[in-house]
Amino acid sequence: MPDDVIVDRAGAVATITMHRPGKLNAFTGAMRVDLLAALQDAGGDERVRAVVLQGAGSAFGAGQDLSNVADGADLGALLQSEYVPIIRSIRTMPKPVIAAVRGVAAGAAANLALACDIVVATESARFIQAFIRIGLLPDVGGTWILPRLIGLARARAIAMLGLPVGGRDAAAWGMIWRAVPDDQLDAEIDALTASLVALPTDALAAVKQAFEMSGDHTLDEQLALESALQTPLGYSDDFREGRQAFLDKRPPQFGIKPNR
Ligand code: LHQ
Repeated sequence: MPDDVIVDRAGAVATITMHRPGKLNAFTGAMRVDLLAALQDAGGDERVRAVVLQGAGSAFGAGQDLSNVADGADLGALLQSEYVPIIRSIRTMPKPVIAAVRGVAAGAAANLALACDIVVATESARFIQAFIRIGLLPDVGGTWILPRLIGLARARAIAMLGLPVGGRDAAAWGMIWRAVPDDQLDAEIDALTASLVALPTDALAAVKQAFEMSGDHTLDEQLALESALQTPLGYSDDFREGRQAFLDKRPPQFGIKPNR
């Protein structure tokens, strides 16, 4: 895989780094292909139990490389063929994907980060729905995820104005999980991934699947889905261990099993 996307696996954690630091990790076509391949590999690798997505250097990402797409091109077709599969890959892999955001996350990169299961940013990070500044609307799922995360009032304003949202505001608004001091992002991600890889594999996948489907469901449909997902978990070794550990007043030791 070329250097524009770097994958590092340490134990059960795969870290995927978008790597064009001189251009704030702006997306080229090759980079999109490599990012999708890296996500699919991590998703299908049973040794990997958590995935971290980050940018190299001072930024998470600046979105589409604007020197790499012509005006007059069919942007919708480009989105469908190259960006949508990346978002689908993150949303459908049965394991948590964590975005580690330092510096700017603009355009497609902002909404790529927000597609991840848990987003941690530095306090000085900036999320920018930059699209309006170049005559476009938020894509890569932005108009779907933003109102769900922060409500329509804030979503409309930041999409229409293209104003940056700092890490602290993003956390206070519920756009992301947490903002941490700039020098603590790596430690925070390490602690988060250490927690996640020790948690029960199948239950994590079920949590992800249940939230994934909740957007289109009525309460009754979601109650039925939760019941359907809880039945196999109830027969699992992990539940047996979790319940027994609680009763024994000891920490649980969940079995490490293939995660796919
Ligand atoms: C860049 C970029 C960039 C090229 C910084 N391209 N070089 C996808 C495709 C299909 C359909 C339509 O939708 C999409 C989704 C999208 O992502 S559209 C939105 C695309 N992104 C943007 O509009 C953001 C453009 N960038 C900026 O507004 C600023 O660069 C931000 C606010 C991200 C950062 O500002 P600064 O911190 O002041 O950095 P800078 O502007 O000085 O950038 C550093 C370098 O990176 C610079 O290169 P240079 O050679 O002059 O040092 C920039 O030209 C380059 N760069 N973003 N998207």
